[in-house]
Amino acid sequence: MATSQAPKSFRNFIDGEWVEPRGGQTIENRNPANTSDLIALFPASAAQDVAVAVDAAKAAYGKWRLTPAPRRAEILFRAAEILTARKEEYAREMTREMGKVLAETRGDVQEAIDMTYLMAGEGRRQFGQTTPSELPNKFAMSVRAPVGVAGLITPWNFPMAIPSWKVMPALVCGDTMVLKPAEDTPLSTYHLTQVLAEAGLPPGVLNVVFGDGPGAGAPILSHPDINLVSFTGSTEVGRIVSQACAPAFKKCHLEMGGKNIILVMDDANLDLAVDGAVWGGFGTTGQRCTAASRVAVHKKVYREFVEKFVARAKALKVGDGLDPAVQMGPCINEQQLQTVMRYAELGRQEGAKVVTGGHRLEGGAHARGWFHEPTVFVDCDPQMRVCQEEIFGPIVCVIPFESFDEALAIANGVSYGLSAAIYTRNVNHAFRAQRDLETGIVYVNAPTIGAEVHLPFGGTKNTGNGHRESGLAALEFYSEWKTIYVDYSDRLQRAQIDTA
Ligand code: UN1
Repeated sequence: MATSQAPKSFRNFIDGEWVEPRGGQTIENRNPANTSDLIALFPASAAQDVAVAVDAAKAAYGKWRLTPAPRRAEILFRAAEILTARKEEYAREMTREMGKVLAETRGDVQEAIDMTYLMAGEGRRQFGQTTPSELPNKFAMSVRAPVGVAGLITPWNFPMAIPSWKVMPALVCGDTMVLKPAEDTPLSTYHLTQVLAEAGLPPGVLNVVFGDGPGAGAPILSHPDINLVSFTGSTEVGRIVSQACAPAFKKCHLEMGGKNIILVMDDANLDLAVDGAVWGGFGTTGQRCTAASRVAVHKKVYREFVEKFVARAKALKVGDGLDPAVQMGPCINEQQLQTVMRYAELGRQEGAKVVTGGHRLEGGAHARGWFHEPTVFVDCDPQMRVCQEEIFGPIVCVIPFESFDEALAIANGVSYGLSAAIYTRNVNHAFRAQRDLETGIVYVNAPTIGAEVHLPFGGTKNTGNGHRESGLAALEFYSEWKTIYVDYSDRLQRAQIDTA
């Protein structure tokens, strides 16, 4: 795509129209693999833009709430069809704005397609309960009801998948919404919005305000007409979101950091474990909340594993994700690269051994992007900060262990609880691991990444606040239970009292 012409300028989507932000401020969307490639300008929205968007969502709610769920779902079905047709185009544009390799951005769009079809199906499956009443001539049931206006704040690492995790269940449940995508990857949200509009979504049901957290995110959290908030991002910001939601008791879903681990037992298929560790650690440049940033390996196979793993990490080709030979893209922006560089330095100071990587990549094909070498620290102590804190970059810490119990203690000895994996052929270890790993997601003989949309996604401890998204679990967040009793006895019957 040409880069020298005047940049395209995008607008917010409010009440079915593309509108300029009131303040006229913009944020640049640049290619992290080549920062001279200015993709477009997006609005830097502020409280006044959010207010108009919330008003539109509130006004649309009355009608959307009463639109039968199967009808709502048909719009989703059409959207999934359009997304499928445009998968390749959207994947390419996503690689350009986000940096991850094309195979992965195809996967990201596919995940949005999968979620959209899944929720399209849920339009006819919003099952409640019917149950006998404890009293005669009385009927009892529960139904799902929408919650109201949702505020959705999404990250840059899954620019279309994660917005779809929030938007699609909210839509099928009958909520209306204001979505604020990450300022680094607005184009993919623009595409998703465009698709939903083309599929026939009524004006005001989905409103999109582009901008950064303080400018456009914070006003969503504090707006009195926002009833529920779903946020994916760092634990640090999640705490702010949680506190902002608390005074008005907004329903609040938080999906935050991770410090995920792969355990490699001495009976593991070692080549498979190496494949998993490379994909789990360096896929998406380590920029997944599910990234395997720790690998703990049994001492009996430690040397062999490290040798194979390091050779693979060293051989990874880093560059522009649109180049088919490239296996790992850049960090999303300068700040993220700086964070990775700081942790690379910190690990050295803490006494972890760098066996490959450790530096920013500069010059040649890397001159204009935010590239960092795939980096492996070995012989790590699980208490080191590099083994405890989320890095969100291409750094993997390898930790030796001597027993299964020690491995479990290392796995659980962090403040996060998103995803964990074990490579073993021992069925007892596999089952004990699934029971005792304190994470929301456990993999056996597969890496820590790769969740599928029809199952719950989320974590424990500082990763989440008890909710799950994705799968049918998402319906729990985007709807509320309403319990209905119908007494057709024609007399007063008192529950718990008129029992005779
Ligand atoms: C994330 O890790 O930030 O499970 C989301 C996966 C993807 C989604 C990951 N389906 O790896």
